[in-house]
Amino acid sequence: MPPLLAQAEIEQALTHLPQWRTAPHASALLRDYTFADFSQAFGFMTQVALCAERLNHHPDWANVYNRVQVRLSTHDAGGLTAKDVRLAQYMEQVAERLNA
Ligand code: H2B
Repeated sequence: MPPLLAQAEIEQALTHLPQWRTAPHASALLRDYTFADFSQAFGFMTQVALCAERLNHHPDWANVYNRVQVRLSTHDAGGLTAKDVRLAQYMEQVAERLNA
């Protein structure tokens, strides 16, 4: 299991993820995505799900029509690790392709 990130490492990661924020006590990375419609939102989730399986690292998320609320943390470590940053970066790439 990767180590928990230090506060300075979290802040550094967020400089490359400007649309993300941290939950209280930096326990998770949060972002809400809005897509054009349900198909786009579900397509995003499908692409991310395949990556999550490859990484064996899975998002906590919720979908309502065209919106996807994401919460990333490493459950086994009890906080944020490099795995969460990696998955957030991947989500940004997918969302950018979908113009979210
Ligand atoms: N996803 C996330 N977000 N955090 C974890 O700690 C985690 C996971 N652990 N996916 C994995 C699966 C673990 O439960 C399995 C047994 O490897």
